[in-house]
Formats: sequence, C-alpha cells, structure tokens
Amino acid sequence: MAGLVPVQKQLADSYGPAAGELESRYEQLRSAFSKTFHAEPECFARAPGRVNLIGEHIDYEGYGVLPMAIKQDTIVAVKKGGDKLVISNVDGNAYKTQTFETDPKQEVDVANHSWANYFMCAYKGAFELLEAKHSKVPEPCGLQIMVHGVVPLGGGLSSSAALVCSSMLAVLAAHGITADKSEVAEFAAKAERYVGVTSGGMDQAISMMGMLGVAKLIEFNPVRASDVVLPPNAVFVVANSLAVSNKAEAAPRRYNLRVVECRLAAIMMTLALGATPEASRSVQTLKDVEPKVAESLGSPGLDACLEAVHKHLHEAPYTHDELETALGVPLDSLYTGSPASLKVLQVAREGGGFKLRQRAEHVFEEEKRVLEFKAVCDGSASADDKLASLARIMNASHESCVRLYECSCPELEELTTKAKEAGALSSRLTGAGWGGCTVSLLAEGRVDEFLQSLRNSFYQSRISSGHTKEEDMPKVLFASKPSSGAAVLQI
Ligand code: NG1
Repeated sequence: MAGLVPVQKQLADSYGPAAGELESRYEQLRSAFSKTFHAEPECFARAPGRVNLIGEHIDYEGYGVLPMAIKQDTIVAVKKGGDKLVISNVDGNAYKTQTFETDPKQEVDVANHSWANYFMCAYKGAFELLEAKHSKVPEPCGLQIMVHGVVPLGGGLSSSAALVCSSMLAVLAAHGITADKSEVAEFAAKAERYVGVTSGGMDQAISMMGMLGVAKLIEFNPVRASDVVLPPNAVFVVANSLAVSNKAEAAPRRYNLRVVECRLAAIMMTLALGATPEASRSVQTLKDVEPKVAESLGSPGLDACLEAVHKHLHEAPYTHDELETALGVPLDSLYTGSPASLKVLQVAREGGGFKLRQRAEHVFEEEKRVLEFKAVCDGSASADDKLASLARIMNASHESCVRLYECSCPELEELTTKAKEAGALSSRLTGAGWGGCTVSLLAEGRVDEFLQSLRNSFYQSRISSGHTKEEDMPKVLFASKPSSGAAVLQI
C-alpha cells in the first residue's frame, strides 16, 4: 500500500513554491465550469504527466522502470449533478463536450477515438476499483466534469495517463471515496487499456506516486515505488520532436505489436527450455521466463536470460506458420480475450513477421540498465562520475530502442543527434517513441547554452515553417525536475 491519495487544501501542497503561477489556471477552470454548469465545482483532482529516465518498453513485461513526474498536469473539476456524465474541456474548440449514460458497464467506443474515451476508461476503472476493494459501491449518478490539461499530447509524456488518473480521482472524490494511491494506479492502468492499447502500468504509477524532488523506481505485481535521488548536478531536459505519435490509432502496427512480440518471445523461449507446448502457451511476459531460465541453465538473473535469448531465438523474423507449428495451435487462440492483440495478428499477416530475438534482447538489457541507473544514483561515486555513468546508460538505451526495438523515427534521430551536438551528455527517446519527446542529460550550468543552441539547430526552421510557434517553445523544450504526484484539491 502506498498510502491514501492526498486531499489538499492549498495549491502549494501540490506545486510547492510554483503555486502562485497556477492560481490563474485554477480560476480559468473554475470559471469555465460555472459558465457551463451554472454551479461551482465540488472539488478538483490533478494528475501529472511523466518523463521516463530509463526503462523503455519493459513495464508491460513486468520489469521495473525509472521515471519522474513532471510539473505539467491535467486538472479535473467535478460536481455531482444531472442524470448523465457531461465531459467538457476548457479548450472546447479542440475537445468537444461529450455526454454519456452513467452505467459503468458501458463499453468504450474504440471505433470512434475521442479524447473523452479516456474519461470513460477512468469512470469504468473507478467503479471496478470500488467493486473490488470497497464493501459498499455507490449508486452511479450524473456528473459534471470540466478538464484542463497541459501535458503535450502524443508526446510520450503520458498525457493519457494524466487524464485517466485525474478523472478517476475526480469520480472517486465526487462519491466521497479516498482510495490508496497504488490501487488507483493499478486500476487506472487496467482501465486505460479500454482504448485499445495494451499498455503497461508505468505512467499511471508515477502519476499517482510521483514526489517532489525524487525520481522513482516503479516495480510491478504489486505496483510499488521507491525513491531514487538523482545526482544534484544532473538536469534533465525534455524536447519534443514535434512528430506526433498517435499511439491508439497506430497500436496494431507499433505498440501492441511489440507487446505481442514480447509474449511470443517468452513463449518460444519457454518451449526451447524444455516446457511442453501447452505449458509454454500459458506464459505471459518475459519476466515469467526468468525462473525457467534459472532452473534450466542453473544460473539466475538477466545475463542468463540473455544467454538463453541468443541460444534459443533466431534473428530472422518468425512467421505465423512457424510459430503455429511449434505451438501446435493457431496464434489467435493465445489471445481470445484481447481484441487489440487479435487485431495485431491480423495486421501482422501482411507485415514482415515477428522479431522475437531483437525484442527480447532489448527487454532484458533495458532492465539491466534500469538496475544499473539506480545503483549509480544510490552509489558513492562523485557527482561528475555519476553523470558520466548515467549518460552512458541512457545513450545505450536509445541505441537499443533504435536498433532492437525499432521505436524511433527520423525526427527523434535528428533531435537526439542535435541535442548531443548542443552539449547534452546523453539524449534518448522517452515514452513509447515513434515520435514524441526526448530526454537529455545535462550538467548543471550548461542548460541555458544548450537550450539556445538546440533552439537554433532544431527548432528555428520549424518555427519558420509554421510547424510550431515561438510562444509554444516553453512547452516544447524545457528543463524538468521531479514533481509531485496526483492529489484531490479542496480549494
Ligand atoms: P507513453 O506513450 O509515453 O504514454 C507508453 C506506455 C507505457 C510504456 C511506454 C514505453 C501507455 C499509456 N503508456 O508510454 O506503459 O510502455 O510507452 O516505455 O500506453
């Protein structure tokens, strides 16, 4: 248990010394709410985005990751009222108001991808949490909701998790329920999958359990977070490649395909290690393979898993036929409960097969990097030596995302290269990739010069061509410190 979601009485409890800058935003949200619903909100709930420092594409394989919450967040104002769920946004031009019935069992309309679908995920998740963890489930009732989010969309900074977590807290708060942070993280992660992305639980966990001043090692099953104190001279700069990654829409060819490839790799490794096809088919994640490797090779740990990958998985992509022959069943039968994964299999038939060895190698190596990153932070080396080690680990992660996981894109490559030319010790894609943001490591004192240089080399031409605007630059390129996690605000 991570402790109850805090209920705060003043903005400073969430935002620290920066609270003053937030007052006008809360006022704007309050006034949009009263203009739309002719009443005052009962409370607010906020949840931040995050930047992942190390551990990419391994949360859904059960492995630990190391992100920090960022100051950009989504705030939801809520009040009980009416007999429908009315979901509005302060930016009503971009995000149209949507109305839903109050039945928590309704399906999320995946075919019509809309921003409000994330609210519906949260709404369903809130009731699932209540059913699982609370003796008395409240009667569903109408809710009036106004949202204001400033986490860049499709940027790999978890705008979706910020919306899902803040919405879930708002629904729970409206029903008078204060839940445990890790329970909300767990149910929010499950609920977000209703939009059709078979994602892991990192984003919701850090959004709920983030803390001012420290990054977190997030581990799963059960979800939990432990503090990671970053070297005092380390500054992390987030830069948006401006290539928007539409994760939900592209999922069958990208994100969800990787999740399927990892599971197939885990199954094929288990089979090669001597399990029957039937037993192999029940394996879900690469982490599940670790004890089987230990038993079979006589040595535990990630290096033994890598040895098994190299020994048992071939480099050429696996075909449907090859996998079905080895497993003795149609691949579809492995995914009967998951329409999103069935869609992957359907799309993959026309694609280039499944790259099992490359994906598994990335996952085990990346988890080694997570553990090493934490060990460096916890260790007693000088601050400069720590920076050098963290930079090496982060660069290796990016290299692996490019070469083995194939989740980069030309814009991210240009941006990481230019970031290093501009003085970053390391620069890597963060989040799912295929667009979105990079995170670069800088030594304190080098940041202003870096921001100016990257602005000239990467962004100036994009401002001139209208790709982004001068006034949006603070949202596109910024230094970030670990910020606090989600909260309910009664202000
Ligand atoms: P983004 O796309 O950055 O929100 C996604 C997943 C994470 C994790 C990372 C890759 C969602 C909600 N989040 O993050 O769980 O797998 O990719 O490390 O899909």
